Amino acid sequence: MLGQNAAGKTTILFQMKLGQYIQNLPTIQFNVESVEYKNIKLTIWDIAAQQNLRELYRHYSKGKYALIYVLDSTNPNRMDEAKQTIEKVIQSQDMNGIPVLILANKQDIATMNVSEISNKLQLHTIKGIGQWLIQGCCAKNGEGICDGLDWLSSILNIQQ
Ligand SMILES: Nc1nc2c(ncn2[C@@H]2O[C@H](COP(=O)(O)OP(=O)(O)OP(=O)(O)O)[C@@H](O)[C@H]2O)c(=O)[nH]1
Ligand SMILES: [Mg+2]
Repeated sequence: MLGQNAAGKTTILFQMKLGQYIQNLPTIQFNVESVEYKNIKLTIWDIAAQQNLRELYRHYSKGKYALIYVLDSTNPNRMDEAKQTIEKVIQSQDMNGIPVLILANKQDIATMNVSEISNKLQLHTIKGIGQWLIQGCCAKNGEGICDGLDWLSSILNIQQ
């Protein structure tokens, strides 16, 4: 799980794990939690923006991957940067074709809805991108997070 600082990654992780809102401090390196959702077990790495991804892949080479990218839906100025990060990850050696779940967080105070975000990101133009979904959510009250996990678990289940 990646995303810009203060987009809400750790708050989302706690919602996934505990089903409740937990106020937390900025993450220094990463948090890792295992989350059981319906019939799958996810190990979710909540990675601070500056963290070197290569280091983490090395420790975690088994299993299937997906990218969860958390966007702050109040900040239209950071959409280009978001797209560039997604592109960079997808086009890195091991990540080609992985499913991408974009969580458009902070929908309670958003200035962009999902279709505006979709228009800005133009995800289909990213070479090598696998299946993707942009899901609106609010980590404060948990809305939308289960919908994102439903999509992710169905995609990961049908992958070989
Ligand atoms: N209104 C609102 N605030 C949110 C939401 N999600 C997170 N926040 C707040 O946004 C701030 C940042 O959330 P974090 O979960 O720490 O963000 P992060 O992406 O983990 O940030 P870093 O660890 O610095 O990368 C916190 O004060 C959260 O309470 C949301 O959906 N709505
Ligand atoms: Mg954090």
